[in-house]
Amino acid sequence: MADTAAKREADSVGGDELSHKVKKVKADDENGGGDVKKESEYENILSGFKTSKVLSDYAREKLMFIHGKLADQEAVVILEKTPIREDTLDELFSGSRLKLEMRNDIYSKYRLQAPSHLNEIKTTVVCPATEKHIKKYQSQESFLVEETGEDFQSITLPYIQKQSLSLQWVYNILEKKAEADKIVYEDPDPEVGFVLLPDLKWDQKQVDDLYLLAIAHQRDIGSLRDLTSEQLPLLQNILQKGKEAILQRYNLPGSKLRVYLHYQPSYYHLHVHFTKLGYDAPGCGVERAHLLTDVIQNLQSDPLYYKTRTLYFPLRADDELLSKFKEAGRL
Ligand code: M7G
Repeated sequence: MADTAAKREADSVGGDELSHKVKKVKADDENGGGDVKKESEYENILSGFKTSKVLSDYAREKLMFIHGKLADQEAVVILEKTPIREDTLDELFSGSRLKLEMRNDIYSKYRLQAPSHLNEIKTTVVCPATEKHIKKYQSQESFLVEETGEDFQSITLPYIQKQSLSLQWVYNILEKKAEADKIVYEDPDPEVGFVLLPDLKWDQKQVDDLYLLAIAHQRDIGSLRDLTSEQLPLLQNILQKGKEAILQRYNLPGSKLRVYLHYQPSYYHLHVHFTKLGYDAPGCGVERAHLLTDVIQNLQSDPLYYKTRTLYFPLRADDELLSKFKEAGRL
């Protein structure tokens, strides 16, 4: 479905881990950008949200990306209805209001009005949102780009050095200034260590859509292109200890996990995605996801594999990097 493809391209922040409350985690620029403010759990910071535009709307996924203003700041709000959980069925059937819409022979249709706590919308707020965030969530046609090692040096690298999204949220996690209570596992070693925690997209209500992120402590690895055989101990450590931690915490073996890196990522600090096999996570398609096991093997057989290989990835029509490839006659 074109819609679904567009959704993958728009990629996604899916939602935060709170479902019966809206919570915003915001870097405080005035305090050096590192500190994080939290408002009280039930405060409705969205009551004054003014919608400017629906950026994308995926009716089937019950997911909408909205651009607007929050207290005079640009903001993106992502609303996603949460899946029906098996463990809530008894309460859903016994505690809801049921309104008959039609009956015909053996068929009948109702509107079920569930108790409010079983009828939640996962809500993610990006505020202040940059122009880049707004573009990221706008549904767009995309194009597959072919990037040689030289293209990376001459086109992509100069672009990402001045254009990429802020990594403040990553540093907040590594420095325990945000989401410290969510950490599932940490190896504190500065060379091979990492923090494993739930991705923003996962509400942690069910393992069916498990999504965790392993963020390396090393700060000088931007993407797949920076990896050489030197980073093999780090990558092997993330793979092995990440899988062990997920088995221990969620009782999910490695054979049930899809462990991969994105190229291009949105955030140029080495991180690895751990999602449940069978869950169609945004960005897990072959044009963007590189299995960590393949990455390890490729570096074992050629230490400079990712410096020299041509890599393919999709770019959205309005992505400036796409214009750079066009200007260089590479598309
Ligand atoms: P990516 O491959 O750089 O790009 O992945 P993508 O966002 O286009 O997939 C970054 C991952 O970090 C995504 O899966 C995001 O959902 C996740 N993420 C982004 N932010 C801003 C946060 C955050 O503040 N906390 C957590 N836990 N995850 C985040």
